Order: sequence, then C-alpha cells, then structure tokens
Amino acid sequence: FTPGAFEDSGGGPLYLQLQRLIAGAIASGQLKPGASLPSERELAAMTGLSRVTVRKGVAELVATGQLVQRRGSGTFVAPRVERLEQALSLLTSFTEDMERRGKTVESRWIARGLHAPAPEEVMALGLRTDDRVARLERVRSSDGVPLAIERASLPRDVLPDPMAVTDSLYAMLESLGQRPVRAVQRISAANLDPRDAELLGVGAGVAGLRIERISYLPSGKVVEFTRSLYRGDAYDFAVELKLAP
Ligand code: 16G
Repeated sequence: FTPGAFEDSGGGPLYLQLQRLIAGAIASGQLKPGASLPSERELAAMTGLSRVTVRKGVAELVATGQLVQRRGSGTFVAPRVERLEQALSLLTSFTEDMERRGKTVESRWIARGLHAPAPEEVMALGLRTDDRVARLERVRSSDGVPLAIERASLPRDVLPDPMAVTDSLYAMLESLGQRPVRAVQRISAANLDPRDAELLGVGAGVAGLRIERISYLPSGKVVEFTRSLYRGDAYDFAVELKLAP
C-alpha cells in the first residue's frame, strides 16, 4: 500500500478502490493466504483514507469471503482451501472420508443433548410427539480448516446417551449395532447466514451447500436425520451416472 497506489486503482468510490487494491494484492500473491491485514487505523494512515472508508472496503471483502475477521485478533487473508471431491454414491461418515484421504478430523461441539422433538424431527424420524430426540451439532474440520456444520437428530432409542459421542457418530452407532446401511440425501444451494458463516470462518453470503441426509437400518427404521451446511468453496460432489433402462 504505497503512496500513489490509488492513482492507478481505476477510480470510483474510495472504498471500492481500496477493495480492488486489497483484492489485487491477494490475487497477485503479495498478500498470502492466512496473512494478517494491518489494523483499520494503520490502513487509514497508510492510504490517507478515513477509517469509515477503510472499514467499508474491508467489510465488503469479508462479505465476499476474501478476508476473514476473527474477533479480538484482527483481519486475515482467507486461508486457501483445497477443494475436495466427494463421491455421492457411498454411505460414509465424515471421519471415514477424511481418514481415507490421510487427513485429520477435528470436531467442535456446539450442542449435544436430549430434547423434545421439533415437528420436522417427528416427521423425519417417525417419532411420537412425547418421544425424545438426541441432537448433535458440530463444526467439522479437517487439517485445521472448518468444512461443514452438521446438525444430527437421532431417536433416543437409537442413541440413548448423546454425551457419549466424542469423535465419530458412525463409529458409535456401529458399536451400538445401529450403523445405517442406506440413506437418502438431498442437496440444495444456500447462502450462509452470518452465524453459520462465522462458524465456518467465511464471509456471510458465501455460497454453501445444504445437505439433508436421512439414513436407515436394514429393518427400514430411520436412524439419523442430519442437516448439514458444507462450504461451497471446498467441495465438489461427484456421482456416476448409468444409462437409463
Ligand atoms: C457425514 C454425514 C452425516 C453423518 C456424519 C457422521 C453428509 C452430508 N453427512 O458427514 O450425516 O452424521 O458423516 O460422521 O455426508 P462421523 O462418524 O465422523 O461423526
């Protein structure tokens, strides 16, 4: 951000010029993924812009996911994510998928417990309204990068003690003799709301993929109703198609 940088930054409102300048520095590699950005005050001093203008320019880059803001520690260039190709035809767990790729798995718990079911849980899991439902809400990361938020609901008779799940839900279900063998999955587009975007460490409004999985035991009983939000910039879902009969 040398003096005079604005002279060739293409005109237009000042915050847009600042935005272009920072985006350009990211694109050219001058600002590397994960690098910390000077503070608002420093940027204002460096560029001669007002702090209001700097704040607006930076906020736009946070909204588009090029910068990330961490409360208390500042603003950073968004870490580059390696896109993962995920087969859609296999019923695997997050842990199995990552282990197969030789990657680590980290889960941050947001909530875990037994609750009165919401109407959509009653419907999806085939519960009675006075049944209880086990809810597990986690941010799933791999190699330190948050990739998905998963909100799983299971009937209490399948998972009586949700607090006992520490790592893999499917490993726990396997040990209880309740591992699902079939699932139906729906994928739709979603813009991440500010709370979910913050959990995933991306800008609000960034594209996400909403995935709903309902999985079944061999008997046909529903084991799991999971609503997930996957980062749109991190996943390619792939499926093999066969000729229709
Ligand atoms: C996958 C499943 C999720 C399941 C989880 C179990 C999708 C969209 N979702 O992430 O439904 O609950 O695996 O993972 O694929 P775990 O055994 O690692 O806890």
